[in-house]
Amino acid sequence: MRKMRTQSAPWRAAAVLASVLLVGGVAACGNSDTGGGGTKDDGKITMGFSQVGAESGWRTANTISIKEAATAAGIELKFDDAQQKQENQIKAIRNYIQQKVDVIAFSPVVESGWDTVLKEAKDAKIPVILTDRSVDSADKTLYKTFLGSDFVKEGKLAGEWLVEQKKTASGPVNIVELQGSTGAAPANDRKKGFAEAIAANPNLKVIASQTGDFTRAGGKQVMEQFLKANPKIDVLFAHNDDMGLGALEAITAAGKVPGKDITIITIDAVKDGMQALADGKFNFIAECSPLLGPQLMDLAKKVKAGEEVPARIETEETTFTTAQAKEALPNRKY
Ligand code: GYE
Repeated sequence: MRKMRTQSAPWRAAAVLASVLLVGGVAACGNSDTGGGGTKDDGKITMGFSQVGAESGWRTANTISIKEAATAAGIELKFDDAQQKQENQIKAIRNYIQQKVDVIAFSPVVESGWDTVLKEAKDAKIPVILTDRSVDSADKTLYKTFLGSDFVKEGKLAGEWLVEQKKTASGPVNIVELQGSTGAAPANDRKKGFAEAIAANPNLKVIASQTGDFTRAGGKQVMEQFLKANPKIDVLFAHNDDMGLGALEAITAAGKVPGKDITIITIDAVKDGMQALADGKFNFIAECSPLLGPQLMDLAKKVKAGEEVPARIETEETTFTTAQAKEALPNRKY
């Protein structure tokens, strides 16, 4: 289930203005551009998609969702895996501009540094849809919409659960944090939301926080360092399941029992994470849905047709305890 947020007044005004200009342009010059600004007019939509990489179970599920949805919608998909590098994404976007695709969609690996290439797409009249992660560009006309989760909220939900669990703690509760990729929106925002929530109890302290790059290997390696440097770790907050899963190995190797000696909270709720939660190795997961494909294809059709779309479309999500994971697991698709 998704919820739509209505767009802000300035955006609506800009969209109306843009369509007026577009219609005017077509009438005046006999230009054959379609409403979405695409440069071909063969009725078929071509989407250029730049994916972050293949760093996690979430990402794999997201890629499958996008590919399947494109096929189902009859959209021709050009797909590029940027291997977690911004320079590769910029290169892919420039290629898509050159190939005159109808729509460009991408999940920006980091938040900053997109203005130049987004401006190039805008100048080429190719609409851009941000999916999963957003950018920090001040100029909101550089993209049509952003479809994805509220990462601050996910961090908050994780922190609020911990505050409730530890409300009777009389002494310090030592937390270590495995951050997502440096500079990525979900890493910045989940950290922020979690910190805001745990501020409610001064006993809750993040004693170490480092990036594990959203991967299992990263989670394992950084958790090993955390365990070596800190004799008393009560809680692990990992920005995704994969880092939490990697950390399990480090915790077990250190002779501790995950889920008991160390409370583990993660984000995503992919199958392996949900299994760890059902087994009592994780204690709580805030969900982040990767199944963005169908909505993305709908949006592509709308922007290509020159229809107005909301500036922000937020994914609706839930949270899971061990009991809830046991119940949900048999029907979990990813
Ligand atoms: O949580 C993580 C992935 O951007 C929401 O990226 C996504 C995050 C997801 O690598 O597992």
